[in-house]
Amino acid sequence: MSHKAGFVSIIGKPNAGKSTLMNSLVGEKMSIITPKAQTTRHRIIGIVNEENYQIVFSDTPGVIKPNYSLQESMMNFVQGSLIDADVILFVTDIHEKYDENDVIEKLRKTASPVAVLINKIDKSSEEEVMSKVEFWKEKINPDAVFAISAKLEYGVSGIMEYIKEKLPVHPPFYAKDELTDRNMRFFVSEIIREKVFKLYDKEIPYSTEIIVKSFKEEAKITRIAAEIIVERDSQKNIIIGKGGEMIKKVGTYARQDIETFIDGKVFLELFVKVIPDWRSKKNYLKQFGYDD
Ligand code: GDP
Ligand code: K
Ligand code: MG
Repeated sequence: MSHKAGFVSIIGKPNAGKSTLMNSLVGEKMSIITPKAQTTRHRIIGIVNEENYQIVFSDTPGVIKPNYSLQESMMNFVQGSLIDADVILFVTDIHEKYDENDVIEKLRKTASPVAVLINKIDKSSEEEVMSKVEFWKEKINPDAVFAISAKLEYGVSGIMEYIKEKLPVHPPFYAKDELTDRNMRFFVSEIIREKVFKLYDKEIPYSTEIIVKSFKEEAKITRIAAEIIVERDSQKNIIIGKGGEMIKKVGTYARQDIETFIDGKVFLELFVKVIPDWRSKKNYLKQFGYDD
């Protein structure tokens, strides 16, 4: 039997549920999920391997109008993922406001099949679902429309069937035992970043970057040291909290998740470092991996 393989891009507005969907399609927690917009900064791939097919999913940052360099770089990931996709999954929250943007325009014109996934239908009526299906058919004339709940995994297997049908016949692009192109350090930094997003408010999460400085696997324990980068001294104080209480929480929650992820004991050390305005400086963005 012939082997199928291809690339599937998951795109949509912030908080539409892209990362939740990606994780349920891939069946692993690859992409961090939080209620805050712009949690996902990089393009993250997750690979599903079966005997006769390989699906390479990429989760992308939400579509926004860039107003600082980091956001500009995030949008380049989105554009890139539209170009090389065999299938595009456009995720939309059933209750989100519609606005015309470049991505909608590209979805109309692209040669790749586009499936509109109307998400979060667990929070809406049947009439709403029906009218949104019609709305999206009219707006972008997609190849298919699905009404789903990524969180409850409702409708997800139907999407898998659809993708398998659309995949071109092709040998695998990655080794068949690979799950992602990201290394352990990347997942560790993402887990720490997820805790920062959950524990702090306002601009703090958006001003933060995590750098894993060392990752040493010993016989009985993995020793990890990471830096939390912020833009100002005042933010450093907030990250640390009174008597170090807040950063201790970040460390404890992150360590627990990392232990589950790597299935072993972890010693995690966190440091806070101020790099003024790192988000607007090209050299730091490059160093932090936002240049591809
Ligand atoms: P992304 O920004 O598009 O990647 O969205 P996330 O996957 O991070 O999800 C944003 C928020 O929406 C999180 O709080 C999710 O738990 C929530 N969410 C995602 N899918 C669903 C769904 O099907 N139903 C409901 N009620 N909430 C969802
Ligand atoms: K989010
Ligand atoms: Mg996301």
